Amino acid sequence: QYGLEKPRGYNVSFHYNPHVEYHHFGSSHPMKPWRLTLTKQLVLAYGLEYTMDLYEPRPATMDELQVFHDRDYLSFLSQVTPQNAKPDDPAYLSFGFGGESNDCPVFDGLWNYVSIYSGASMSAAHNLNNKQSDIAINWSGGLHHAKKNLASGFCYINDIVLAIQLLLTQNQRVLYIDIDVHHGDGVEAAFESSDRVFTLSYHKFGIDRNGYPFFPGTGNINEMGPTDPANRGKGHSLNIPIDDGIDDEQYKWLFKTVTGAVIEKYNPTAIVLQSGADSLGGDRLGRFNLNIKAHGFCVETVKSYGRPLLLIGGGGYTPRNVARTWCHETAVCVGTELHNELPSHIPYIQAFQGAENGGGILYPDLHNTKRHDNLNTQDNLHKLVTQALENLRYLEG
Ligand code: ZLS
Ligand code: CA
Ligand code: ZN
Repeated sequence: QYGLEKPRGYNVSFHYNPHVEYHHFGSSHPMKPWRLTLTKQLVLAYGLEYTMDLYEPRPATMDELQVFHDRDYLSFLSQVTPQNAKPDDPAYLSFGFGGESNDCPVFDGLWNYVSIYSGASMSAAHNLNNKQSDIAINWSGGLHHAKKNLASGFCYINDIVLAIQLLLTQNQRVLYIDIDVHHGDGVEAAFESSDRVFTLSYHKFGIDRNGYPFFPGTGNINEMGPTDPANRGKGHSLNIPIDDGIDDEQYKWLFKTVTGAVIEKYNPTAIVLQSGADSLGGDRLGRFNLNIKAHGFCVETVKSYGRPLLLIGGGGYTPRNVARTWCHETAVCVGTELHNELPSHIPYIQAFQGAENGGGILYPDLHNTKRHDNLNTQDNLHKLVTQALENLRYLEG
C-alpha cells in the first residue's frame, strides 16, 4: 500500500525571475514592479517557499514572442531606448507609445522587463503541460491589454496570450478568467475567432464624471465576441460590467454564480486566472471595495474545480495590498492558512506598518479605505447575472 495513496495536496510551482523588480516605469507612474519585491518578501516570511517548487525562468526569446506579436512591433520594442526614442515618430505613436496619456513609457531595460515577465508565464504554462504542476503561479505577468502590434494600458507584451497558446498544444479548451478591475481586452481580441478559448472578464465599466469612459472603455454585457454566425469564436467571450464600490458579498456571489455556470457549460481542460489586485478597496486606480479574502475567494473557487490552473498577476496600484493579496492567494493554492500578525523579520516591514499602511497585519479591513460609494444594487446585479446566463446559451448546439 506504500505509495499507492492519491496525493492529497496540489503541486504548486512559483515562477519568478527577481530581475523583474529592478525596472521602473518612471516615478509618477502607477505601475510599480517593486510591488513584486514586497510580494516575494511576504511569501518568504511566511515560509511558503517550502510548500512549492520554485523556478527562476529565463527571459522569453524574440522567436517565442513572435508566436503572437508582429515582427516589426517586436523589433521596435527591442531597440527603443529613452535615448533614441523619437516621440513624434509615426511608428512610435502607432505602436502605442507616448501620446497624451503616456500610459506606456519607454524606460531603461524595457525589452529585458517584457522578456522576463513573459518568460515566467511561459515557464508556468510549460509546467502545467508537463503535468509537473497542478497550479503554476507567475505574479509578474498578467499584462492583458497588449495587442499583437500595440502597447496599451501599461502592457507591452501579452504574456497571457503566449501562455494560452502553449496550453493549447496540450488542451482542447482553455478558460481565461480575469478579475483585474480593467477589461481583459487584449486576451479577448487575440482569441476572438477561436472556440478553443473562452474569455470571461469582470471589470468596472462606465462613463466617469469627467466624461471619459473607464479604461479601456470596452466590455459591456452585450460584447460576446464576433457577431458573424460563421465565426467559430462567436459567443466565446463573456463580459461582466460592474459599477463603482461593489462589496465582498456581492462580488463573491456574482463571481461564483457566473464562473460556475461557465465552467460547467464550457468544461475547460485548463484554466488561466488573471488575479489583478486593482479590484481591491483602496486601490490607487481601482473603483471596487473588495477585501483581500473576497479577492482570494475567486482563487479558491477556481481551484475547487480541480483543473490545471495558471495563476497570474496583473494590475494592482497600492503595493502593500497587492503583496498581501498575492501572498494570501499563494497560501490558498498550497492549502494553508496564514497568521494575521505579519512575521516581524520581513524586510520592508515599514511598508505594512502604521494605521495608514494596514497596521502590521495581513488582512486589514480595506473597507476603511473606501473611496467609492456602492452604486451596484441587488436588482442590477440580478439582472446582470440573468443576462450573463442568457449569453451562455450561444454555447449550445
Ligand atoms: O489593467 O485611462 C487611461 C487613458 C487615458 C488617455 C487620456 N487621458 C486624459 C486619460 C487617460 C485614457 N489609461 C489608464 C490605463 C490603465 C491601465 C491598467 C492596466 C491593468 O491594470 C493591467 C496591468 C490609466 N489609468 C490611470 C493612468 N492611466 C495613469 C495615471 C497616472 C499616470 C502618470 C504616469 C502616466 C502619466 C502620468 C499615468 C497614467
Ligand atoms: Ca477584468
Ligand atoms: Zn487593471
